[in-house]
Order: sequence, then structure tokens, then C-alpha cells
Amino acid sequence: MNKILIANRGEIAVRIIRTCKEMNIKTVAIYSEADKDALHTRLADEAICIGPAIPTKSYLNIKNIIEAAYITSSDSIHPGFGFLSENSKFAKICEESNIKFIGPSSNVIELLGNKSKKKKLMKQAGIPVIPGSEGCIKNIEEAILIAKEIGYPVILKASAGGGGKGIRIAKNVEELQKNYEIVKQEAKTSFNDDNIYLEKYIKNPRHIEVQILADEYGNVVHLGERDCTIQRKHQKIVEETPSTIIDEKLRNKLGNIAIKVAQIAKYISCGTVEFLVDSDKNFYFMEMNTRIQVEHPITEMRTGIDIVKEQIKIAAEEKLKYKQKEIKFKGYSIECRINAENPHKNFMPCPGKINEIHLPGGNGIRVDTAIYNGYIIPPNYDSMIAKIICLGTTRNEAIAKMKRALEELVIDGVNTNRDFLLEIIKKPNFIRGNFDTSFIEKEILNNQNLKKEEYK
Ligand code: MV4
Repeated sequence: MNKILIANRGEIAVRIIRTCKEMNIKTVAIYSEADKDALHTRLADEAICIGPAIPTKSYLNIKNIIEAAYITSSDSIHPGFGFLSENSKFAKICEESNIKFIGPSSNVIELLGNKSKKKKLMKQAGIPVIPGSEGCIKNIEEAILIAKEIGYPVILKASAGGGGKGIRIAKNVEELQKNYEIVKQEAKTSFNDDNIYLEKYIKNPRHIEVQILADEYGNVVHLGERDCTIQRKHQKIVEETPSTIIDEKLRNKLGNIAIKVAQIAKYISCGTVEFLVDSDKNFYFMEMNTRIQVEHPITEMRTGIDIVKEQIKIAAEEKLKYKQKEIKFKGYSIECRINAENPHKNFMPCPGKINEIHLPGGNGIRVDTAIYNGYIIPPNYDSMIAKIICLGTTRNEAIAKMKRALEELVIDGVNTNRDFLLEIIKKPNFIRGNFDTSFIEKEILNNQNLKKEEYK
């Protein structure tokens, strides 16, 4: 691998460029007209404008990106996360253009992108999945039959869905009949695919995911779990590893199942296997993410492994140099996502100019960001502008470090969710590790609404 074109922007593009430099690999940034002065544009060895600010015309513009790779003689493309990172069509075009797509093959991306197909495959191979329909449901009669079998509440999901779109819970037959039609309609309008499936509804779950690395030669290792339960509207905000609900025994069990999932899918690259875990610690396979993820740094902090470096080496057909028992886990790591948004105005994005900035540092603190003093955050992209990641020897130490780092952070000129994050990590139930996916709504937003009322 000689020259990598990074088909992304923001902090993840910078993150990838940094590792490339350390590996002596040349880098090409692509940028939109809004990103002429962006950090990734400046840090890469070369930069090429690929279109207007609007993502469909630039960072999602496959034709322009492939042309940029040709013009710059790039031999490979790193897609980062979001944008084209899980687009099997893009991966396929790279394959056909003799450009190495740094990720799994297009076939594997396609397989793992189909909710009902991959669930069926994993179930048949003995991976624990949430009880429910075998693939898609044909009609309401079938849905009622299956719901009766597995018991209410049940959840209806669009096969092509994701991020909480096209899902509805039903507590009884009447709700099932009503929501069946709603989800089918939603699925058709949102995804142009009205296939839906049905599952037992897991109440108050934890979201636990396992990072894996798989090479071309059949070697697969896991790098432990991440607990991503703290979310708002299906957006993760705080992630940590290890999870407070996972002990050594369960870690090995989940890790081995994640490895098996990768093997069944014939997966090659870094990847993440997601589980829902119920209050009795039953766990169920949900999906496999075929990209580098936002929260990967907490795993890097705890294992000392550069996951992007491993991902690039795997794409270059190198053999994994770690055996499972050589992977050592050390300490507790937490990540907080800093968004340019206003929590008091329904988390409305707040683009604009950064007048003054101070990023925290010190022992055990890592900040991944692409913002700098005077930078203008464009309105066209995701509002996540920085990630603070810390590593402590105990969980309490990691929380104390995060609190200190968030308090030290200065971003002047735009609103951020900094105080909202501080509120989360100071909550007794967060400190106790006592939370589920409803934590933000139950513990933070209710109080905030009360506070808002008090102000009046
Ligand atoms: C579920 C569930 C409970 N039971 N499936 C939300 C989006 C999509 N990724 C899957 N989701 C869920 N599926 C069953 N059978 C609860 C959720 C869910 C959720 C999952 C992970 C993290 C946060 C969540 C917030 C609300 C609902």
C-alpha cells in the first residue's frame, strides 16, 4: 500500500491521515467546497476538491471520488465511517477499478447490511439471536401467529431500516395490527423496501459491542467489548470499556461469539459485532458493522492497538501479528462525543466560527478532533466536532479524568453539549453503572424540562 485516498472529512479523516503518516503511506484528502480550509485538507500530502458542500455532490459522489483516486494514482481508498463506508456498491466499484477498498469485500458488506438475511444466517449457525420471525413476515396473520408464540411485547422492524427508523413496539394484537400497517408504510416511503420482520421486544437493554480483527488467512481476534448504552435518539454520546455488566467469563463468551460471527460471514478487516443484553444478561446478536467506528479509540486506549493501522495492514494482505492470548486489556476507558449543538433548543446543530479553543490534555487524555482556532464549522455535515477519550486505572479514575477534561475544555463561538455531558457523568446511576438505553430520557431530559419550567 503506497498511497491512500481518504474518502471522508473531519476528525476521522485526520485520525486516518495520522496513522498513514506513521506507516509511511502517502495520503490524499478529498474535500468539498465547504472544506477548503479543513484540517484534513491541510494535513494530507495532497488534496483534491471533489464538489460542492452538499454531501451527495461531494463525499457521496462515487464518480468524482474514483476519478480523484485515478488522478492522484492512489492505490487504495479508506472510507472512514458514515458517507460511503458501508455502501456495497461503492466497495464493488473500487474492486472493479483495481482500487483497494479498505474494509471487507462488497459481498460481505451487502450480506451484513440486510437485516433479515444476516439474522437468518447467524441463527442457522447457532449464534443467539432475538426470538422472532424467520426472515421477513408475509402478512399480518403470520405476524399475529408468531407474536402469540413468542409472547408480547413484540417489535416490528423494517428490514432495510436502521438508527431507530421504521421500528414500532406492540403490546397486544390490536397494537400489532395497527403498527404492522404503519411500519410497512414507513419502510416503503423511507427505504423503498417494505419488507418487515418481527422480534420479541427486549425491555431496557444494554447495547454492547465487540471489536474484532480478521485477516485474509483465517485469523480472527477480539479486542473486548464497548458499552454504548448511553444514547439519545439512537445517537451514542458516552461509550466505555470494559462494560460494568461484563465479567471475564462473559467477555470470553461474547468475544468468541463475535469471532464466530466474523467467520460465518467470511469477514476480513476490522469490524464490530453488536449485541443487545437484557437485564438477566442474556445476550443476542443484532448486527455487524463493517466500518471503523466512532468509538474505536476507547478500545485502542485499553489494548494499546492502533485499529486503523491493523485495518490497513489487513487490507495490504498482511497476517495478524496478535494471537488472542497476546491481547492484554489494561484500565478503564471512556469517550464523550462533543457536538456543536444546543441542548436547550432540542439539540439543534450550531455551526459557526470558533473564536477561542482550548483542548484538554494531560495523563490519560486523548482528543480526536479536526477543529482549530478560527475554524468555521460548516452547516452541511454532522455536528460531532470532537471526541474526548480518557484512560484510568479504575472506572472511577476514568470518570474523574473525564470530568476534569470536560471542565478544562474551552470552545467559544458555538454552543456545545459539554455541560450536558458533565451532567451525565455526574449522575449517581451513571457512576454506579446502573443504566440502560432509556437513561438519557429518564434521568437527564425529564429533569431538564423541569428546569426549563422553573426558569419561566
Ligand atoms: C430492539 C430493542 C428491543 N428489543 N429490538 C434500536 C435501533 C436498532 N439498532 C435496534 N434498536 C432496538 N432494537 C428488540 N427486539 C431496543 C432497541 C433500542 C435500542 C437499542 C440499542 C441502543 C439504544 C436503543 C434505544 C432504543 C431502542
